[in-house]
Amino acid sequence: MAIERMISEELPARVLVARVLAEAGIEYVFGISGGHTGRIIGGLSQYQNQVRMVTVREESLGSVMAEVYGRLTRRPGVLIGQGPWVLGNGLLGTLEAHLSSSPMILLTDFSDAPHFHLHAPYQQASGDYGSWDARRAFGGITKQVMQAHEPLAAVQATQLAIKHAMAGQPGPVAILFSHDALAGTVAPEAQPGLYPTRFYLPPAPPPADAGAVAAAAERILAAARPVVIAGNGVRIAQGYRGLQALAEAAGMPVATTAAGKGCFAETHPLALGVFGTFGTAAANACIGEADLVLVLGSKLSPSDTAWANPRLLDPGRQCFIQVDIEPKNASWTFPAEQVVIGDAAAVLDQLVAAIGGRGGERRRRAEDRVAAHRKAHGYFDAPQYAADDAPLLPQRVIGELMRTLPAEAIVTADAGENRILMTHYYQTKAAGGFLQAAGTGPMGFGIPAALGAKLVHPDRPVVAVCGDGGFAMTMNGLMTAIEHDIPITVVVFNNNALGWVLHGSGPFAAEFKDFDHAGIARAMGCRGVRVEAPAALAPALKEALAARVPTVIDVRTSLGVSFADITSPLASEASPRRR
Ligand SMILES: Cc1ncc(C[n+]2csc(CCOP(=O)(O)OP(=O)(O)O)c2C)c(N)n1
Ligand SMILES: [Mg+2]
Repeated sequence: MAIERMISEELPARVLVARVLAEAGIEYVFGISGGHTGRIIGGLSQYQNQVRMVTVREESLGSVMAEVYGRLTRRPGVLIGQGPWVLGNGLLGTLEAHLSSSPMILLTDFSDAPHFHLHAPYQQASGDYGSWDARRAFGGITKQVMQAHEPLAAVQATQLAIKHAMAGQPGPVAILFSHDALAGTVAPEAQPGLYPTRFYLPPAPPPADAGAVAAAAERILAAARPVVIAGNGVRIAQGYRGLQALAEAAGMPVATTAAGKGCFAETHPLALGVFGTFGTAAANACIGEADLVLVLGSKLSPSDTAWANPRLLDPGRQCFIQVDIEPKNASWTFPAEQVVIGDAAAVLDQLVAAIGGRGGERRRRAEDRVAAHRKAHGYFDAPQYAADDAPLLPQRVIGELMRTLPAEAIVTADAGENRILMTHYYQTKAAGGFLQAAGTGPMGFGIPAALGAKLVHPDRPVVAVCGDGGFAMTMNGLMTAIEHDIPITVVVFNNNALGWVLHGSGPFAAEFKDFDHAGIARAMGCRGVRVEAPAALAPALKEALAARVPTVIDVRTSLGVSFADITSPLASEASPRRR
């Protein structure tokens, strides 16, 4: 059948770029108008029923919202803005997308002055004499940089950028538009032709090689103590259901990486929580004694592997099977005896089919193993969850979150000690319940991540947890929450310090004054509550969940617990800093 052309009348490129986004099913564009990109935003005004422009107060927040939208939907999150500010301010979410494989596109510009390229530059990023070079700058932090210098290329580059952001291992793709690319029109008979965007959207991922899957299934069934390590790739592939089905069918305990936390309910009888440097002792013990390790969608960072401590993971005594969409990632940190290249969700379904009903008693035995490790090492049962100290111990705050939030809640984490403590102590009750940066650990992630997650899941409570440092970096996100009616809850671990820095290298240059974050929030039109007594937290959380207004709960927390207290001895003994 013949493929029709995209347009039947002459149209401005700026409108066609907006139309491409709508045709790709992209529902949001995040950012701030600037330079030539204002023209695209003008084009978007014609597609408001399909694509919502979310103007943020700083590009960094737009970049994280876009990254999270991409990570949760598998459709590219879009950041729009002027070249220099998308590069500088928008780096946070872009880098995260680059390192943790979220589909994302950057609609940005050369900020070029037509006819005056070779005069003294004002912001100009063309790479010409005396200007800065956007192609090189974005080249180091994206999967691909596209450039469009004339109208037809503006449209085609947007289609190809969407395609490339989603293809294989997803990632961010930048499009640099010149003035001329967005100022002109495209005629229907233009050569080369433009075609509908649906032809540029990648098809569903193909199944993995059947032989490799069958071999992996046999190895799993032959193992006495197999375990699963699930990473962020399971989330990107939306493989939650398949992960649970495989764990149950094959009888495999499931640990996640820190990045993969939230891919498997930590209340499931096969769950071990997060493993590695800041993981649970139960997870590390169970993995350490495993004879087979199935790694799903994880690159296995040194923090995951406790600095490659062989008492945790060791290819000399454990059989590794690694599933990844990107060949570069498999057999990387450790050699894998069986590599399966494919989308994690597709491979999980294939593995479940290959194992069929052959699991027999394995599930019960695996649950017994997990139960024994939980009994021996403890599992989300710290007595400090009920501590009455004031200022509050972070564990008490986490305990209240666990007791109060419903299973379908989504918690996003920022950076710092609060994130490490959340990773270790917060127990997720359902898959999809936790989200943190996976490839980077930036302060200023939690609040925009919550905004992005709430737009994707408006029917679920979304709670950002951050420190007082991270809150100050991104508190303008609450203005966006008000302006765009995104009712998130923010819980601030207010310890008057860069806690992570203070506990790592002392108080010098790490202490803050005590600000009234709740008052700041109220001044923006949010609800704001200061919590100083432990008993006041649960009611504050319940009211926040019931409110239809963004709420900040500013909790005075103590510095009485340090990341060092929950660092696995496996990491301490193997850390290069000790050598
Ligand atoms: C944008 C950014 N700047 C600096 C850092 C380095 N860093 C990591 S944690 C941290 C302290 C965070 O303090 P706060 O947000 O108050 O959280 P706390 O550690 O006190 O829980 C710093 C400075 C970072 N990860 N990201
Ligand atoms: Mg702090």
